[in-house]
Amino acid sequence: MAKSKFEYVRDFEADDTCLPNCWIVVRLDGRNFHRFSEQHEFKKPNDDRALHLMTKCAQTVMEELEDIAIAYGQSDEYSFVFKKKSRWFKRRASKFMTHVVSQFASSYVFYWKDYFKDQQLLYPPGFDARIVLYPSNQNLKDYLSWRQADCHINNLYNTVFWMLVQRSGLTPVQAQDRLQGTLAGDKNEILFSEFNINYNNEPLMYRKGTVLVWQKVNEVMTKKMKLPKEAEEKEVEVTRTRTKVVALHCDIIGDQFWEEYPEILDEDS
Ligand code: DGT
Ligand code: MG
Ligand code: MG
Ligand code: MG
Ligand code: MG
Repeated sequence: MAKSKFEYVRDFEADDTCLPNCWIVVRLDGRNFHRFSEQHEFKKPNDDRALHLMTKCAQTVMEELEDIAIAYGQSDEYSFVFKKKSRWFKRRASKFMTHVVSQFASSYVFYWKDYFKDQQLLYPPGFDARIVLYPSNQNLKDYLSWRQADCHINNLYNTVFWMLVQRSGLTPVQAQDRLQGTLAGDKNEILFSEFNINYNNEPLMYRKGTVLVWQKVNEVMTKKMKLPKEAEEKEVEVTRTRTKVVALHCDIIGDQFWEEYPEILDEDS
């Protein structure tokens, strides 16, 4: 069919193909969740409902979209890592970024009521997203380590901060002053000596964030089948191997995780 005289406008579209052989990372982050968490009465410093909802949305993204090898989330953010060799949408950056963030945002609204049973969603939340390419496995591991270290630093700070406010009755400004210039060891010490809390016993999800990986799982189900030599259908147990997204709350900075899940970094997977 002949092209219309308007076709030329297509040439104005920028080429945003991601460089080959690089890990493609999309990180999204809740827009103004400082306000959003206040208005929806999130528990401080960690709200299990909010964290589990974030993870449900990330799971949906991994299952609905192609080629995501691993995801990592904490607070109001999630990072999704697409395989080096992905050819999805010809590696167009805008496709990766917009599909991730829109699928995540619609899931957040769709699944809200499953997690916040007594709390109505008061207004539509938004998320920003960015895309970053990492050429080496070490760069990718360092990226994920950076996000997990950020989770640790913020969570340690927030845990002490809210103890000082909620238990010791300090104002937020007083708590902030008290923590000014303290090191991790000092914060651990305040938690232990003043609140009898061993930070290492705080829930792993708060301290380490959430890692989503693909895992093979065996599913046993019963099926009605007609067996040879038998007249009637019978209930038979069958085992299927399925690959499912599973959530872990483990360290990803050290080598152990990467040794346990070598397929994540595998060139050919
Ligand atoms: P942004 O991202 O620049 O639009 O602004 P914010 O306000 O989203 O800032 P950000 O992303 O640096 O910080 C995340 C905010 O979300 C922070 O104010 C704490 C809040 N938040 C995230 N998870 C929880 C939670 O589980 N409980 C509570 N109370 N707040 C949370
Ligand atoms: Mg921000
Ligand atoms: Mg945010
Ligand atoms: Mg954030
Ligand atoms: Mg279309």
